[in-house]
Amino acid sequence: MFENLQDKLQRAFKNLRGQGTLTEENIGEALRELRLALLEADVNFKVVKELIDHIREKALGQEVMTALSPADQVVKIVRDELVAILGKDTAKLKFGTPPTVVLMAGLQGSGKTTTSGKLASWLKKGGHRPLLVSVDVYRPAAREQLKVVAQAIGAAIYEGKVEEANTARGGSEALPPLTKEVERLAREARREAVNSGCDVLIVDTAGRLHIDDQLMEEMQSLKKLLNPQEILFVADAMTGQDAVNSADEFHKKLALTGVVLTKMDGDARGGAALSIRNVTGQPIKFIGVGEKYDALEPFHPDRIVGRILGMGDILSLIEKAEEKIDKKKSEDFAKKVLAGDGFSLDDFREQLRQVKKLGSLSSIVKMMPSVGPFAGMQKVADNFDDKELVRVEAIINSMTDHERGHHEVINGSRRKRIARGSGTSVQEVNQLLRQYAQMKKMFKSMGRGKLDRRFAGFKMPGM
Ligand SMILES: Nc1nc2c(ncn2[C@@H]2O[C@H](COP(=O)(O)OP(=O)(O)OP(=O)(O)O)[C@@H](O)[C@H]2O)c(=O)[nH]1
Ligand SMILES: [Mg+2]
Repeated sequence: MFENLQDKLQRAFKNLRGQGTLTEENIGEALRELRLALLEADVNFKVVKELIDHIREKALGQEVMTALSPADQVVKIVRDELVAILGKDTAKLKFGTPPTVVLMAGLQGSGKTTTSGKLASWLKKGGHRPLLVSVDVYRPAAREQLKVVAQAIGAAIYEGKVEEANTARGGSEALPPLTKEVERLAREARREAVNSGCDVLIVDTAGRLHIDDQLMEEMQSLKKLLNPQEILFVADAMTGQDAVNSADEFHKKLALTGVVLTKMDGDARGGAALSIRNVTGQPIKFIGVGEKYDALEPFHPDRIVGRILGMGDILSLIEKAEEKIDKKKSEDFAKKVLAGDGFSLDDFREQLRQVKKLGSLSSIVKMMPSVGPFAGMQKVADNFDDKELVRVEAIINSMTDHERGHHEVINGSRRKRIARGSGTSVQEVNQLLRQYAQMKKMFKSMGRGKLDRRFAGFKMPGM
């Protein structure tokens, strides 16, 4: 996702980094590269223009901030502007009086059926009871596909019945029009949701190759009938500006409430993601990042921008950490350390324990940006063999409480005793103390506010 764009943007910033001050000229150059990179990523040209204009204005009007280098100031502005065009806050799914109805719209093959399943699975994890229904009366295989999906994720589905002849006929007079069949299925499904205590009804619809009147009429009649809280437009990110244009058309006719961008795991150039909100005014609510049913993520503008700019996905990391780590503990830790209360060997041991729960230290550090204070962290992690976590813990365990709080008292003879107690060597004890000192120094500088503003408020999980 976004690798190309990321490379290009970083090149633009790199040239800027060599500059001591920001002038119209060097900013101009960086912005030219930025513009090219965005256009190449298939971002809508109007969006690009607006973005570049804003960035230029802000960059030139910048007061000198001593905390950030000139290049970093521009990175920060670019970051803020990108977040702004993506809609700033994470757009949440709206819920109404149960059953909440979510209508899935989109062109053929965009991923409606898969996303319906992913969404049901996501809702289930959040404690909801979703009911799936496919109102694709045109293709029996489409309804069968949703049934397979429902079974795979263990979600309820309303199958209903569509007259056999309906699926094969071509609009015979004797049978009700297919639109009526669609409405009937939808109505029955909603009744089923009420009767079976399902609180969310997800309605998968038939896709069309192109936007046509019949499709729109069908969608409009479903909208009128079901009064959905959400009309999600499912768009294939790989189709770039086409996805943006069809989203726009759907929005004009249906008043969408949000967009799901699928296939973001592919080599999508990112243009759709960066334009859709600006062009349609509708937020991206989820992104699909794979074919599996758990490959759906709520869309967080700030994190996506973090990825685009190659600053590492700090927030995703925090989320990952929070799933496994005692949140309170890590918050207390961050507060304490950043408040300048120091970082004792006790804290170090506790963090190591948390890191063990998370997996490998270096894999965690890789998700962090390799700039600023984090650059140091990379080095620490590289020198750190994950298998040694156990040994390190043993060494700290062999210290007295006082030693853990005041590492400076650990002299030669204490080191010998600690090595003996933990079945390690004095060299290993020395090495650990060195690593600890390095980390302590790093935290101290973070606590003093040397931290780049971008990372202000960042809690350090598991470290
Ligand atoms: N890699 C990847 N593939 C996806 C994603 N979402 C959907 N797909 C794939 O895209 C193809 C089409 O998905 P469907 O869910 O059947 O699309 P649809 O919109 O329901 O298609 P129609 O009902 O024919 O209009 C399938 O092969 C899915 O596995 C995604 O986020 N990533
Ligand atoms: Mg489908």
